[in-house]
Amino acid sequence: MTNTFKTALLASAMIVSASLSASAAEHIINLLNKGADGTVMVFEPGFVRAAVGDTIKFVPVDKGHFVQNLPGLWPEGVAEVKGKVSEELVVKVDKDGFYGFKCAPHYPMGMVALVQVGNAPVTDAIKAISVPGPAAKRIAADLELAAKP
Ligand SMILES: [Cu+2]
Repeated sequence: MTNTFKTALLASAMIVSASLSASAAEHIINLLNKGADGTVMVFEPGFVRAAVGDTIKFVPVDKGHFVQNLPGLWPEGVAEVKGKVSEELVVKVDKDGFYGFKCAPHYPMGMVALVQVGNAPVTDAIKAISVPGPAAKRIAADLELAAKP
């Protein structure tokens, strides 16, 4: 084996390992009292498309928010998550599906986020999930985004 060939092999091995580690992305969702469009009490972005193995990091830019999974809009068999008031929450998504999140104190104001993981399709069953009040509008808008290729 020539040295040049060895160097080329090593370089390609390094590229492979770099792309493997880069394949698990971290998605940041900020917890805000006011969004860019003026909406109060929001997750921003409110919709995220992620791959299996990625992590979702909820960042408490503003205090007083409290992230939990949205019961009913959560993949079967995945452990539920619950953050703490004003604290960061990191969730690793290891299964295809729709992961809904709510901020417990502001849920009545519609503070929800939706993460689409993998190739989760927008089924009638997903669309039929009912959430209260303003949250329903946001989830419906998120599902429209999720249905786009
Ligand atoms: Cu909140």
